[in-house]
This record gives sequence, C-alpha cells and structure tokens, in this order.
Amino acid sequence: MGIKTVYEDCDILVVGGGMGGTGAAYEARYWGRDLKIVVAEKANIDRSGAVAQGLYAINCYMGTQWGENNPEDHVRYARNDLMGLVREDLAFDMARHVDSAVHKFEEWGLPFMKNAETGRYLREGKWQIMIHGESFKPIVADAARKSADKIYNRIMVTHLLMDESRDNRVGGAVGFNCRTGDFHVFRAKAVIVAAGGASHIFKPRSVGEGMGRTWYAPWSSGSAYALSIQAGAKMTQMENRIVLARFKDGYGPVGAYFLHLKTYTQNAYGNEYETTWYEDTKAMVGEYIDHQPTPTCLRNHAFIQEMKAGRGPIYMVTTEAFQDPHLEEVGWENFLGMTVSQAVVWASQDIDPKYVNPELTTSEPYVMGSHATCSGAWCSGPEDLSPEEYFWGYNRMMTVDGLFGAGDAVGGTAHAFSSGSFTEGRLAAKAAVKYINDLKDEKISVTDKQVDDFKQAIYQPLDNYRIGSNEIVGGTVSPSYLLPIQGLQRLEKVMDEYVGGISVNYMTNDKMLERGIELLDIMEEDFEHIGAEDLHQLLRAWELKHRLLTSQSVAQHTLFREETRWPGYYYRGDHMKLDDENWHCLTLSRRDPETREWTMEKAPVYHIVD
Ligand code: SFD
Ligand code: AMP
Repeated sequence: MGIKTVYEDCDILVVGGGMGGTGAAYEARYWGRDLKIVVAEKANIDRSGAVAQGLYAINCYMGTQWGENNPEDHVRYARNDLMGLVREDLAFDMARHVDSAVHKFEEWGLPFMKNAETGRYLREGKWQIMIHGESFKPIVADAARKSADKIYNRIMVTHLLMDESRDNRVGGAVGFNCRTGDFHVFRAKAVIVAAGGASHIFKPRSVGEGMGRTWYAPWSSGSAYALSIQAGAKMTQMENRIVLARFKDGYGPVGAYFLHLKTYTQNAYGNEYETTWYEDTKAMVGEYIDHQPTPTCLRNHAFIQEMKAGRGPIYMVTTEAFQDPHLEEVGWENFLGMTVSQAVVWASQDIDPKYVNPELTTSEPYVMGSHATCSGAWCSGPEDLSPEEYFWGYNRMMTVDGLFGAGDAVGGTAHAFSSGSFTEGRLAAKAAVKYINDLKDEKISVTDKQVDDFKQAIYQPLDNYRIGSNEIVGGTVSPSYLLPIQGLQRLEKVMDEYVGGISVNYMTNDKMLERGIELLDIMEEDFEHIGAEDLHQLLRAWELKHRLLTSQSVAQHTLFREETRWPGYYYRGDHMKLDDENWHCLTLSRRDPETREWTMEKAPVYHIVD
C-alpha cells in the first residue's frame, strides 16, 4: 500500500489539543517566541476531548484575589478527598496558578455567571464557579491556534519516538491521519503529552445501542498513559480509578445539583442513608469518614452499600428545588450545556424533575488524573516546592527526558478539572521551553529504521483485514483477525469481572487480579491480529491497543496495593481495610519497553502543607 509520509521537525510537539494541550500551546509561545510549536490532535481541537460538549462549571478556581481561598486550602481539600494521597507539590503549584488561567478564559470571551450582590464569579460551591460554557472548547482552541505554528487535526498519535543519541530521551512522535491515511512523523526536542484519560476500559453500564453513553468522553482512549508507558515512563496511582455518582442512563453530573440547587439524595423509601453506613465505613477507613467534606469515594460507598442492602433506587430529590423557576432553569441548562443526553433521557422516560425525583447510579470505573482521582505519569514537581525525590530538573517532566505531561496525563494532581488541566499545560510548556533552551545545540537523532518499524506496525491492522477477509464470505467472525469492537468488548469484560467493575460491585482480590493480568497478557498477543476495514477502524484499533496498555497498568497497580484505600471506587476483598501503616504511600510502576515486564515500587507521600 503506497502510504505518503509527512515529516514535521519542531521544537515542541503537543500531543492532544484538549484542555491541557491548548494551555500548553498558548504558554509555549509566550516563553518560546522563536520556537516551532506544533499540536497533533486526533479529532479537531474546536470540539475535541472531554470538554467537547461544553461545561457548565469551572470546578477549580481559588478566588484568591478576593480572599476566598488560598492554594494551601485546595491542597488540603484534594488530599482529604483522595484519602490522604496526592502529590502536594504538584497540587499546590497548579492551585497557585489556576486563577490566572480562569481570568484568561473570561478575557477570551467565555461567559461567566456573576453574583449580583458582589459582582464576583457566581459560586456553585467552595471551589466551583458557574459558566455558560457550551463554547468553552472553541474558545481555548482559538488561543492555541493563534499560538502554535501548526495544528494538525485528525492525527492519531500511536507511539513516541526516542532519541537514539542518548538513553531515555524522547525524540518526537508518530501517528496517522485518520482521514487521508498519511503517515506522520514529528521529530521534536520536547513532547508534551496531553491526550486525556480513559473511558471504555471497564464494561460500561450502557451497552449495545447505548454503548457510546458514558460519563467520561467515549473517545478518551487512555493514549496519554499508553504513549508514556510504551516509552518507559513511570506511572503513579493507576489503581486509583474513579467511579462517579451520576444521574441514571444519561450520566449527568451531580455537582451543580448538590452544591448550587441544594438537592439531596434518599433511598427508595424516602430515607437518608449515609448515616446508616457510618459505623461500617469507620471500621474500614477509620477517621477518614469524619473528614469534611466527606471524600467522594466514601459517599459512593454508602450508595453502593444501600443498593446492595436492597433499598435502591437511590433518588436525587429535585422536586423541592425545582419549584423555584430560576433553579429549575439552572437544572435543565446544566445538562443542555454539558451533557445533553441527560435532558434527552429525561424527556424520553417521562421524567420531569419538577414532579419526579430522578434516579442516580454509580458509573463504571474510568481512569483519569484530573477529577476526584489522580492516576497518571510520575512527574517532576517545581523547583521551589518539591522535595528531592519529587524533583528532577523540569516541572511536569516525566521520568523520560524531554517528555512532559498535563491534565489527565499527570499523576498526583486530583481536582484540577478543566481549568487546572489547562494550567498544568501552561506549566509544562514553560518548563519544556527551558528544557529546550538548556539543550542548546544538542541534536536529537531519530533513525529511519525507528520510523519505518513504527510505520509497519501502525498499518498492520489494515493488512490483517485485507488478507484475512478473503477467508470469509460474510459476517464479522474470522479465523484470522479480530475487529476492534470485538477486542474492546473482550477487554471491557475482563476488566469488569476481574479488576473491579460494575458486575462484581467493584470487588476484586489478588487471585482475581492475577487471572485478569494473565488474560490481558493473552489479549496483548491476540491484538497483534486486529483487523481494520478502513482508516476509521484503524483509529479504533490503535485506541484499543492504548486502552489495553492502560488496563494492564491499572491491574498491576491494583494488585500491588494490598489494601482498600478508596472504598466506593474499588475493594480488595482480601484486604478490606485502609492500611495507613503500610500503604500511606504512592505506588509507582514501570514497564520495561524491551521485555514488557512491570516493576512496582512505593514512593513516599510528602505532606508539604500542614
Ligand atoms: O461536572 C489525542 N470535567 C469537568 N471540569 C470542570 O472544570 N467542570 C466540570 O463541570 C466538569 N465536569 C465534566 C468534565 C468532563 C466531562 C466529560 C463531563 C463533565 C461530562 C473534567 C474536564 O473536562 C477534564 O478534567 C479536562 O478536560 C482534562 O483535560 P485533558 O487535557 O487532560 O483531557 P481532554 O480535555 O480530554 O483532552 C485530551 C485531548 O487529546 C486528544 N487525544 N490526540 C492525538 N493522538 C491521540 N492518541 C489522542 N488521544 C486523545 C483528544 O482528542 C483530546 O482533544 S463534571 O462532571 O465535574
Ligand atoms: P460532579 O458534578 O459530581 O463532577 O462534581 C462537580 C464538583 O462538585 C466537584 O468538584 C465535586 O467534587 C463537587 N461535588 C459533587 N458532589 C458533591 C457533594 N455532595 N459534596 C461536596 N462536593 C461535591
């Protein structure tokens, strides 16, 4: 097959133009006036990533200029919510810069709701502010477009390139254009991975005709993790998957309802249920249950226990708040600007929340680093804050030289959300510019062989299909290849059943995990035989391979941490308690790119804020 190869040599390559990526492109230009800055995005940056549909709130804003919160307060909040374990240096660093990013959004035209009395941003909760955010993504995309030399849309980045003149240094990335089929080679001195989190690694509640409906974006394919893992970067807290309480079937978020509309939950019989599970939870996690606000996972835990006890469904009591026409409007607009499908589900199921209390559910697990979890790459912190073990030269640089991360890609920075992810992109870009300046005239070397080997691997699924399809006369079952959708369903089933998904009520143990890991390893071999019918399926094939690697990492981490640190996210049946004595630490992994063996270790949690 004659495939055109397109080369692009640049200083900084940003992989993924979502919240982190747009922030990175913007800031890279500020510090690197003369540098060549390129973005490679799998979709189109105007509507890509988790914020494609818009958001109704910016969930991370300090309001320091008005004395509302200080960065230290946010570190305490995130640490509390994550049951003690975050990278406090990274969290503080994000929090001290996030307000300036939010002020930029306003300058660029994002409409903010204002408090009529104070004139300040309208607070939804202590950390959240409310926006008319349907066009949030095109607005930040515009800033990136004006900053970058070039934005490549429709490029699925599949692998990072390594510099061959020095060990453990990145040299760029490769991928393909999922519309033209062209092969793209980006040789770069520094790469910022901002390719988002992972949905569809665990079987979702919505399957069959509804399989595209998940809370986190269905196109979040774990690329940020897989690209970094393939390059040998260390990962952290990958066991810390997130489960969300959401409105049933549409996965509409609950934050605006709880915090702004002041709605509350009850069981099927109209009773409050969280106190029912207080003692039970205390026996598992000790005093963490007394922390305020109650950690997200522990709120989930009470929900899950109440359902198991047979007193579901759990309802959100909306019928009181919705009597106020203003709150009713906010309730609907919240979804129309962020999760349209929730409004559609209610309309189609005759649920008018003014008269009927809608059901909630707990979602399938997702892997991400920017909401109430902090999975991702193990990155250096900033020079002025980080203890020695957390600092190796450049802020947000992974354990591979020249490879930086932002947003979901970075481990340890929970509760960053959209604004914090954009801010992390800015921080990573500033450090990447410094890294490039420090390189001076040193060159990056990437041989044709490295590039050609990736080219061969990338297009293999097209050949698998073209050749294998001669063996069948119809249908989708072939002796020689698996289709991406078949592979995806197999992956989701194993993750669901063995690694703590919905069908086992988030429960797993050492034996389940060991078997799950074996099955994932077999899958890795089988996925060499994925067949792609066309370029769109080739995109699906690579998304699947990235999801598999992310899943393997999650399973390895879950096996390593011998405790139940976050009940409500998952349970280790063989270690049902939180164990601060042995596990008040961060977990780290590295997969050797040559042998594919995983090594696990513990890293200390430094509390830099009291
Ligand atoms: O209500 C490749 N989020 C919310 N944040 C808020 O601030 N407020 C909210 O209200 C939020 N809520 C919410 C949120 C997300 C979703 C889906 C819903 C509701 C329904 C969270 C934020 O959106 C999230 O924290 C950030 O977007 C994370 O930023 P980042 O940059 O880590 O991920 P991204 O924005 O998804 O961007 C990733 C980009 O990478 C591209 N990509 N490109 C090239 N090659 C590959 N292989 C690639 N793989 C991926 C993607 O296309 C994308 O552009 S609420 O629930 O709390
Ligand atoms: P969500 O819509 O659930 O993603 O939440 C949006 C924001 O509100 C996040 O910062 C959550 O941590 C926060 N939040 C949601 N529900 C609650 C709650 N019941 N109590 C405190 N904070 C909440």
